[in-house]
Order: sequence, then C-alpha cells, then structure tokens
Amino acid sequence: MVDPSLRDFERIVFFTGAGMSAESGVPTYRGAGGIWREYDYRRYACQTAFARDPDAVWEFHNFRRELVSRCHPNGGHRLIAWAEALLPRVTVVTQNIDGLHQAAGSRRVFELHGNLWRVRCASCRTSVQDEHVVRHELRCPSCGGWWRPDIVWFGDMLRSDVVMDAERAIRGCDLFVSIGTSAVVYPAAELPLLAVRGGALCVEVNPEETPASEHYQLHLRGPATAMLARLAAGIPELDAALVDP
Ligand code: BV8
Repeated sequence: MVDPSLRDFERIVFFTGAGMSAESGVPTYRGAGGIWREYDYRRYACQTAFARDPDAVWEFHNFRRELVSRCHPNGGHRLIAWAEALLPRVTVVTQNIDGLHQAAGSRRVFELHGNLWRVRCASCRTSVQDEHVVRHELRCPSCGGWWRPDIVWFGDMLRSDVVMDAERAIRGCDLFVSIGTSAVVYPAAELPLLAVRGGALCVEVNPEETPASEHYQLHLRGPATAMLARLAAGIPELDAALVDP
C-alpha cells in the first residue's frame, strides 16, 4: 500500500501511548527501560498502595513529575498539533499522562488515563491543575483529605465523559492512527475496534508488532516522528513541524 497522506482525510484520530513520548525521553511502561520493570505499580500506582502509604506513592510520582518536567514535545507531537490547525478535524485520544500533546499545541485532546500535572482530593474529589515539579502540599485545604495524582491507576474507573468523547471521535473518523501503544491495557485497548467497525483506514505506528496489529490495514514499523513524517509527506507546512525548534 502506498502511504496515505493526512491531507486525504477529513476526520483523523491519533490514538497515542507511551511510545509517542519515547523520543522526548519519557520512559515507556513495558519493554526495555519500561517504568513498570523498575517500579512495581502495586506499590506505587494504585489505590491500595495509596491507602497503605500515600507518602511513598507521592515520592514515586514526584520522581516522575521531575523526570517529565525535563522532557519536551518531539517532532511527532508538534506535527500532530500543526495538523490540528491545518486539517478539517484532528483529535488526539491519549493514554499518556505527560501533557506533551498539549505542550506541543494540540487542543482537542482526550486523556483516558488522566494527567500527571493535575491532582484531586481523594475525599472530596476537588481537582486542581498543579504545575509544581515536586508537590509538597499533600492535604486538601477544603476537607483535609489527601491530594492524589489525578491519574487512572489500575482498578480505577476511567472518566465516563472522557471515554464517551473519545468513542464518539473514533466512531466518526475516516483515518485512525495508533502510535506507540502495546495495546494490553483495557478498556483503552478496545477503542481501536470502534474505528475498524466504523470503516476508517487504520494505521499502526510502532517499531514492534502488538496484539492489536491484526486489526490494522497499514503497519509503519518505526519510531513515531519518522513514521508520522511519512503520513505528512506532501504537506510542506507539516514538514516545518519536524524541525527541532
Ligand atoms: C478499569 C497509570 C474498571 C498511570 C496505568 C478489561 C476491561 C476493563 C479493565 C480490565 C480488563 N481486563 C483487565 C482489566 C484491568 C486493567 C487492565 O487493563 N489490566 C491489563 C494490564 C490486563 N485495567 C484497569 O484497571 C483500568 N481500569 O478498567 O477499571 C475495572 C477494574 C478492574 C477490572 C475490571 C474493570 C485502568 C487502566 C489504566 C491503568 N493505568 N498507568 C501511570 O501511573 O502512569 S497503565 C499504563 O499502561 C499507562 O496508563 C499507559 O497509558 C498504559 C498503556 O501503556 P502504553 O501506553 O501502551 O505503553 P507501553 O510501555 O505498554 O508500550 C509502549 C509501546 O510503544 C510499545 O509497543 C513500544 O513498542 C512502542 N514504542 C517504543 N518506542 C517507540 C514506540 N512507538 C513509536 N515510537 C517510538 N519511538
């Protein structure tokens, strides 16, 4: 198949996972150097761990906030943001919590698993944006409950409004580009099937095969930025996004 060009489509969804941010220096979760290989999520990234030892969970998340604070959007993030400005309808549905799509300029972003730069009270559920690299204030001023990272841990329900918005965009798209996800975490891993059923052209960008590869018509086996450049070929305005600022 000749690579399709983004310009040929009206409604594009970019479905991203940790591999989207790998070239920015954000560790992926699985595979070589994956964060879950080094840290057991059952000790640092789930409700049980938080109830048992909130300080240890905050120490882990402050470490991740410090790490992500030193990372910047890569050419792939920038290309997607420029595409949103240039093309009729571009949506990002991301499993990532690093906020790099928004930092690159994307506005229509649905974050399935929350955001590392937002906290919410575990008791009264007040939610606030929080850009502190290391968070010291750990108690909610309203009710005295523990602030917790506003991210979706294993066992946490995803926000139904976010899932509904993501499903609506995916059902209606004519191009679905999955980028950098191992397709093993649910219910996010089920979302690409909506694009298949909706008749979209489905493209998988990943250096490796995944359990979802069979659902895609086109497999671009390489890193996100270079593969997105292939999809943007023929759109000179998008070439500029690939140049390091
Ligand atoms: C829930 C927290 C109700 C944030 C994470 C069926 C239905 C529903 C739930 C389940 C189900 N079966 C099992 C469950 C439970 C569970 C689950 O899915 N378990 C799995 C492991 C079997 N799901 C849940 O608990 C979800 N909650 O459904 O609640 C419920 C609960 C229990 C039981 C039933 C129902 C919550 C899921 C969210 C969990 N949160 N992390 C944090 O701390 O960071 S998981 C973690 O995985 C991240 O959120 C991440 O977003 C997600 C997916 O990972 P990927 O993004 O794919 O990253 P990964 O490292 O795996 O892969 C990177 C890929 O990039 C690789 O393929 C690599 O080849 C590629 N790559 C590398 N470099 C590049 C590249 N690609 C391109 N370019 C490169 N340069």
